Amino acid sequence: MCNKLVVANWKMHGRLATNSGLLDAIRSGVSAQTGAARGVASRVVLCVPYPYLAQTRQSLEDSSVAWGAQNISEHDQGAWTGEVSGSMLADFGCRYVLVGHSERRAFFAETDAIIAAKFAAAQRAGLIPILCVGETLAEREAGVTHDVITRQLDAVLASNGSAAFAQAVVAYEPVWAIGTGQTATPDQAQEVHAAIRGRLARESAGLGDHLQILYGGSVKPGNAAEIFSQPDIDGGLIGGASLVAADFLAICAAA
Ligand code: G2H
Repeated sequence: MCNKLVVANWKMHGRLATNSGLLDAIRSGVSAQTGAARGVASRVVLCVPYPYLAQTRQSLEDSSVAWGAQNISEHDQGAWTGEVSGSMLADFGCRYVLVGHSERRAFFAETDAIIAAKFAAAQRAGLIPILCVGETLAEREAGVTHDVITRQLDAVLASNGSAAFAQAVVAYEPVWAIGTGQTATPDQAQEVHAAIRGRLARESAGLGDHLQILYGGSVKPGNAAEIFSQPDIDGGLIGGASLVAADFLAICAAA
C-alpha cells in the first residue's frame, strides 16, 4: 500500500439514518488499514452533501479520514441566495472541495471561468480544491481529448497562476466513464494523466513532480488496483462505489 489519495463523491445520495452506518464502517475500516503493518495507508476523503457535513464531522473528527464538499460558491459572502461559501465549509471542518465536476459543468452551466473562480474561492478559505477535468465521448471520438483537458487546465492556470496548483489536486474524469460502468483502460487514463502532469510541469518543474492526479469514472474494487498501478495515477475519485462500505474500503486497500 502506498500513499495514494482516495476521494469519495457521494453526489446527491444519503440520508441521516443510513449515513451513520456507512461513516462508522469507513472510519473503522480505514483505521484498520492504517494500523496494518504494511506501510503507509492511503489517504481517504469523503465529499458529502452539504446537509450532512455536521454529521460527517461528528463521525470522523477523531479519525484519519478527512471530508469535504462537492461544490462551493465563487463568492465569499453576500446576497447569493442558496449558495455556500468556502468559509462556511471551513466552519464544518472541510479540508477539500470538488470544483468543476462534469455534472456541474453539464447540468449547472459552470463555465471554465466560473470553475477558475471557485478554485480561487476554495483556496481563499484554506480549502484544497480538487479540480475535475475530462472530455465527453464526442470529444474523444473527435480526437480532441488533449485540447479539452488543456483548455480546462489553462483556464485555472490563467487566472490563478501555476503556484496555486501546489495546494490543489486534479481529477481526470472522462465524462463517458462516469456512472456508466465503462472505465477508461489503464493505458487510456495513464496517457491523459501524463499529459496533465506534463502541462503543469511546463509551468513549473516541481509542480509536475508533486501534483496529485486522481482518476475517476466507474472505479470499482475489481479495476482499482490496475488503475492505481499506473505511474501517473495518484489515487481515485469514487462515485457509486463509495456508497457501499465494503466496496469503498476495498478500493482504499488497493490504493
Ligand atoms: C465520476 C465518479 C465520481 P462514478 O463522477 O466522481 O462517479 O465512480 O460513479 O463513475
